[in-house]
Amino acid sequence: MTNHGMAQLTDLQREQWSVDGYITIEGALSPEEVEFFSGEVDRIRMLPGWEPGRGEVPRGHYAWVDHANPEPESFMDRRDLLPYHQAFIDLIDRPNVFDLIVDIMGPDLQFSMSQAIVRGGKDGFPGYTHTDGGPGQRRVRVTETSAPIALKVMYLLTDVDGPDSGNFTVYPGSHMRSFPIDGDRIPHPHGPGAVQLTGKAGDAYLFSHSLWHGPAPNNTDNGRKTILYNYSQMFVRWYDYGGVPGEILSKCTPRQKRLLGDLGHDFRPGDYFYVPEDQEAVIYQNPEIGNSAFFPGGVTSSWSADT
Ligand SMILES: O=C(O)CCC(=O)C(=O)O
Ligand SMILES: [Fe+2]
Repeated sequence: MTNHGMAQLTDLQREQWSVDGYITIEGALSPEEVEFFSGEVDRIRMLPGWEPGRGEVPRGHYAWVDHANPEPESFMDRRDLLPYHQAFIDLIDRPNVFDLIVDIMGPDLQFSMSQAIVRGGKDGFPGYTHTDGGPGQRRVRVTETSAPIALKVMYLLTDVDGPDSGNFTVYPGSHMRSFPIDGDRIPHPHGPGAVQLTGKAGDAYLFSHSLWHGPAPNNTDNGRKTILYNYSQMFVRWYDYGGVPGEILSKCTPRQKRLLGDLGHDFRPGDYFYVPEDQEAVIYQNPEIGNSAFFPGGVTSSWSADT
């Protein structure tokens, strides 16, 4: 696929993506950005927002809380960061990472969730391993040449130097294997094949929804801070919204609006599965570009949708 001027994976990154199911982007955020976002995570901790519902809602669901644990090094898992600062909106399509996401996903993608996670120091949490997107997505894997249903980027805001430091832990290559969900065979951060990644604040990991992954325990004194952004094919539901988040749109560029699901017209059947004619022009930010994947041979009134 032509990339219309956006950056693409190197050959090595492409091989790592297809073979391992993830890649590392060193220095994705500058030291100044790390400091800024780290401060934002501390600030947001004290503000109302969505955190994992403890007991009130089923596993994987979030509940509205007044604030998270006030201790800055302790656990926090905040969803929907966009309302907290313009910088979170602008991070959606930051070119050095977003270009690679488009290269992997193709142009018919959307932004689907944002999250700030702190893995608390010495809090006794053993870590866990999973695939992303709940039980339905867990049943869907990809081949080496397939675009993923969804992928996530994790930005490290603290250094992760040694093992059991809240490391992002992966099973390389597992994105193409089914996830064992029974008893002793459930993967965990110390299982055979698990790799506890280390990295520096500012590094980012891009990983497929079907990669077996999750946090290792954090036996250090400090919290491990991260920001995570999820992108999916446009035909998948958003994770953070029931519909297009209208209150954010006025702060967005045309590309960010499109990534948030604003197609520029009221909903009509076919939307999201068949993308607007300017989809590639908007994503590649080049008005000259037509949509190569749209209607081969042009739009005709006799053309009927392939539903
Ligand atoms: O905190 C971690 O290391 C993993 C988080 C995670 O799995 C996710 O956000 O999908
Ligand atoms: Fe995950």
